[in-house]
Amino acid sequence: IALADRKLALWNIKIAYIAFIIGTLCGLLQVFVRNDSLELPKWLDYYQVLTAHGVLLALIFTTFFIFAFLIAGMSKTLGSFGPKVSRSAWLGLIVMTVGTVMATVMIISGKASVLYTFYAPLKASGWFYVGLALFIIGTWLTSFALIGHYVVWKRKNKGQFSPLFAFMTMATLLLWIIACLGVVTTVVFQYIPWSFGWVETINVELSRSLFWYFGHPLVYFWLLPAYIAWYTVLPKIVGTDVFSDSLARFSFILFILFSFPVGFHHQLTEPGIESFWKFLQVILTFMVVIPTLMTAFSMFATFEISGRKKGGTGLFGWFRKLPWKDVRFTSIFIAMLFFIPGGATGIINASFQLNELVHNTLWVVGHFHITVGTPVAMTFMGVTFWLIPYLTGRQFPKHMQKLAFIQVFSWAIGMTLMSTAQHLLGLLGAPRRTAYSGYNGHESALDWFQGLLSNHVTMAIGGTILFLSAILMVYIVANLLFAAPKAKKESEFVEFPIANSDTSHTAKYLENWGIWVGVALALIVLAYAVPLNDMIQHAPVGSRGFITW
Ligand code: HAS
Repeated sequence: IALADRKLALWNIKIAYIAFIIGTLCGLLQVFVRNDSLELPKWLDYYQVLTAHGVLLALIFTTFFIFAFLIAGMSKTLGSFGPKVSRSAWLGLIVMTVGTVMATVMIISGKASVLYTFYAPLKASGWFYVGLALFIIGTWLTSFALIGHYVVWKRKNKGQFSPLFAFMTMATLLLWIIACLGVVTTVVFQYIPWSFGWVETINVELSRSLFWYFGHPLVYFWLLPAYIAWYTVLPKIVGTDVFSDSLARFSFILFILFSFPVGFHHQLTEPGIESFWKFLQVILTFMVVIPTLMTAFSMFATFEISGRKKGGTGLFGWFRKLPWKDVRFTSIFIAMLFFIPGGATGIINASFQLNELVHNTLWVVGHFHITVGTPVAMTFMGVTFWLIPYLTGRQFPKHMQKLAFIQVFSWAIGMTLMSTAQHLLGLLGAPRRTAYSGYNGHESALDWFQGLLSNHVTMAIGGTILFLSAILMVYIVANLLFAAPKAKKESEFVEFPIANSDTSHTAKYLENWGIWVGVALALIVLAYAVPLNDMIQHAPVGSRGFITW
């Protein structure tokens, strides 16, 4: 791809990994505070560290990395960016960075300890919300740049299907833009006026509902780029084609339809929403599981076809033929394995009754560490190993590949220990988001969490291994960015692996965005119009909120 596009993607990756290392350090501090072996200095509050951890990893690392990957892939599959697209994407990067710096400064100065979910009644400095608003404007600039690039390609290639990577990028960006409407509405019309003191109170339930209208599709905004790698990159690495082009496209469309009308499954314990609407959204949540099951089916099929092509026989002979020594494959395969318990715990969370047991406990923290923290993060790591050398024109040296294996396995071990402990502690009643371990009349929670895996110490050991793995990851990233030898011979260049996808049986309507966005909007209106209207009509007096500094 063109040098200018490479630079753009590389800058996104660099910022992503700066956020990654600071964010993981904050995670390390937290597990030690929770196991009572670390007391933070007076100027550093537990919630400050927790907010930095969540914002930097879940919002900043993911978004910058996603854009790096999408920018590189769109340039690779549709051709180099024109000047307009390039300008808008650079501007997007700058505005996102300014927003990130503003929000981070507010968090570090202790004026925004409102956690990464930042909803009312917790109140941050108005500048934190301005930073967030800028961040989102930046993402829109980059998104519209990429959508523009797609539209130009479609005009030049009338009647043709866009390459699968570009199609999936469009679906991801549409999902992001529609999701942001909720958070932009609440930040601009509720949080900013309230936090700057222009209005005295805020309608808490409305603000939380608008947040979660955004908050759930947000998790699919993290997941879909990982799926792009699973569908388009992985088949090439294992030496075969995309299993089914139409299945792949259809699964992304289902995400556009069902990612939005489900936000209430985060608010099942909240008053102010009638049970009927909660129940409806629970049902729709089970619909959004379907495209993931389709993805799992498609991945198994891809692996089996590839293994059999390489001579694997019998029921499972193909399994041994998979390229286990290729870290680009192994990292993503382990990522997928984690999504089996990750998805199962998601289904438990979404079940109306079971949610009563797990809501607001450490269980939920366990759940998101084996969804965004492993399937998504480890897929991004697997992509990093080839994307950076591809963009820099450097090699991926053998000794770095060995280190990458150590990094991948240590991440998996650390996450297994930490998240298992989190799930079990949660079931035993350990609350999430607490600066202290004493709870329910007990001096210290450590008194009653004595099991080997239901222990804050296990969680801390897992967290420590994860931090060491994160340092190793950043070392590999720095090496691939600045130190690895430049590729000179053909065989030394690292490729951007993209598999063939046969569109001969793909239905044309799958690429008719008008239909799908229309159906998605109809579902949103169905699930949200009445309950949001109720919240506005029957708004309580409103909360003045809790200032967090
Ligand atoms: Fe979730 C809370 C429900 C998926 C992230 N979730 C969260 C939070 C985050 C998060 C960050 O209904 C916390 C928010 C906060 O701070 O309060 N989640 C679900 C459901 C799914 C789900 C139903 N979540 C995700 C993904 C995330 C993510 C993906 C990040 C990327 N989640 C909830 C609910 C809550 C929640 C409630 C609120 C809880 C509360 O009370 O607060 C589904 O999308 C899951 C579907 C997935 C599957 C798994 C299928 C298996 C696959 C394996 C493929 C493997 C292969 C290889 C092919 C059904 C795909 C295998 C090879 C072999 C050899 C075996």
